[in-house]
Amino acid sequence: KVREERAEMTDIGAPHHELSPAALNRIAAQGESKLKPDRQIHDGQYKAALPGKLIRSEGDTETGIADADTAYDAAGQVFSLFADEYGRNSLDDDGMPLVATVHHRRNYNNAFWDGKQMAYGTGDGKLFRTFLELSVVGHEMAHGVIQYSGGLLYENQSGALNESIADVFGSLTLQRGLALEAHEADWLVGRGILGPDINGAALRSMKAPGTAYSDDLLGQDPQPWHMDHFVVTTDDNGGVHINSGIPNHAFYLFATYLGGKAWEIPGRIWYHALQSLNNPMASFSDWADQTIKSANELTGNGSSEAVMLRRAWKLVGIAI
Ligand code: ASN
Ligand code: ZN
Repeated sequence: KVREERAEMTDIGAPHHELSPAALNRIAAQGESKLKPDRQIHDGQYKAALPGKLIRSEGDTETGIADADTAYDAAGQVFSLFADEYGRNSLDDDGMPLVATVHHRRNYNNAFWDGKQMAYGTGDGKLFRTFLELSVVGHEMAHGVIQYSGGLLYENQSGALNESIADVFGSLTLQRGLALEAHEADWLVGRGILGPDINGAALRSMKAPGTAYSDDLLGQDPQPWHMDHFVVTTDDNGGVHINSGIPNHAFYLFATYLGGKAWEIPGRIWYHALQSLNNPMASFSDWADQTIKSANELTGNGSSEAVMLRRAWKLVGIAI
């Protein structure tokens, strides 16, 4: 039954939702913002020390170092998503510099936000080819936004929400960069970053959690899309990169059903909910509740958006 409803909800042949003029007014974009990023890209020189050697500051021309120039451009796109769509001035909403380090350590198979800056390994060329992919950069920078928006404790459900919200804004950065409608997007996070030794398309799939890779070395993508398959574990801070599949899929269902550009209405609702949450220990249902409140606020009480969002949460097993 749930599978049928889910199939129906994601049927891209379903009529796309029309926004009322009042709803559009309420959530009208601020327009192109005057906000500008202050990017500071460093070369880690394959060592562990951060931030490393400053190689490109805001306004500088290209360095010719591919990873550094990609990190610069990608940080600009993430800044623009938050500034031009949601009116946010950098990660702290106070214009903080966007500090990033490329070539972090040697053969390092990860990227991260360390509480102050982004760092990107090059990958070992076997498991990972690169981490400089737009949805990954958006994911890491979103961790900064989340931190400065009251934070979400990085364990268990609140940690999985932290991970999911990072995936949402990572994917939205990519979709906006490519000007894709929700139904055209592949909803993959980290597409193409896996190395030749790994059988998989991406790190995670918001459209079909659990199917991003299936491999002898990495195993099967462990993400569930429904609460019935919530993974109770002490690994990975309580499965923060696993159970994030559930709220990820709720966002995917909501955005796909509404149609149009996912960074607009759905993104604004998620962003507004993050600003209003005020609960670092939030559970999935606390967050679902907050997103529905935000939908009611932004698109009107009892709006079809709010109704559809409640339905999306129900389809992943979270009844509000
Ligand atoms: N790339 C990972 C992430 O941003 C690093 C980590 O496990 N914290 O989630
Ligand atoms: Zn993360």
